[in-house]
Amino acid sequence: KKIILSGIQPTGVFTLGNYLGAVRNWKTIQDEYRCYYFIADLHSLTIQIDPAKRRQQTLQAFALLLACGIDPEKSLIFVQSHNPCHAEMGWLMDCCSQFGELSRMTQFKDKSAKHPDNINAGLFTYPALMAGDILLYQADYVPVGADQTQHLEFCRDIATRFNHAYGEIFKLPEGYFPKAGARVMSLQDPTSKMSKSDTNPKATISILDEEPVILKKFKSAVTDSEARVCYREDKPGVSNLMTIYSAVTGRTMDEITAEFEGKGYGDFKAAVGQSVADELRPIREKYAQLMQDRAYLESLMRDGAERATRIAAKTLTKAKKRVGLLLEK
Ligand code: AQP
Repeated sequence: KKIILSGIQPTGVFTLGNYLGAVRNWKTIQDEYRCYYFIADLHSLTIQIDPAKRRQQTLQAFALLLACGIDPEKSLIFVQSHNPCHAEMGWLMDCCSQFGELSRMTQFKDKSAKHPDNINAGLFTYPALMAGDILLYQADYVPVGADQTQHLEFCRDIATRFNHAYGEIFKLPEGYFPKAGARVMSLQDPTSKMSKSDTNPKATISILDEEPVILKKFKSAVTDSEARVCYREDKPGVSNLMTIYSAVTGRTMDEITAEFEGKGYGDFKAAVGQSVADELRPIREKYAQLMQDRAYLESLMRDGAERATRIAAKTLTKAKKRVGLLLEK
């Protein structure tokens, strides 16, 4: 089986965007690929979060993956910092990344504009750590959103450079573009993406939101004054709701337009809200159940850490040898 690797940061409860754009798909590919999924807590250190909260959110993210249907019998799930190979490989990657190429990363530019008071070196070298994450496992594919394609290109560049300088070590990963992926936008500003760290709770649907909250948030979602349900560039709010509805129900844009022909946005928003509430209910219930059993979560984490470390250490040791680190005997 081909290897797929992906991670998610413990920066808050997953949003409907994380779910429809990434995690739901992670579940469906588990049989076809050998899947490695990790909670990217080292990456999350690039932004400030209260330490107790970071710990809590890491446990929560782990449980959320399980609640979303990632099956520990099929997939390897682990916390990034539980496998020390990531930090070590990250340093090797740092030392073969150039200042110029890292400076061109659009995500770095965006994130430093967003947090001008904390433009730390980790934020700058984030793509190098990410390259190490991928290369450690000799991943064939990495599911990437549009905002991550530049990072994947960078990873391939580094791998090529490394292989060239030190002999073939790393497999060059390719992007994996899911058949049913959706880019979900903020409900309050449909031109920017829905993000877990958004401070306006009305803008995002958390996958743990209760039904009345979900319905209310969709009711107050920004639309336009045309009162016609159709997918068009100049109607970002309505188009976003249609994207969500389509991703959840499997209906096409044309079918959705036909369904709401002659009806107002009120009916449309209620239907979208209801479909999302129905989709998320079982996840919320499973999550509540999992959080009751901390010992089970911790044992899965330990097992994941052990397996991930065993796999990654092989590549790391090889890379350390090749760059000329004197390995202890
Ligand atoms: N709005 C979105 N629509 C579709 N996919 C999305 N993803 C994130 N937002 C959307 C996908 O979710 C995966 C995990 O993301 P991440 O936690 O690594 O970081 P992110 O992309 O920065 O996600 P957030 O929610 O926006 O987090 P914060 O607020 O912390 O920055 C990725 O595969 C991503 O494409």
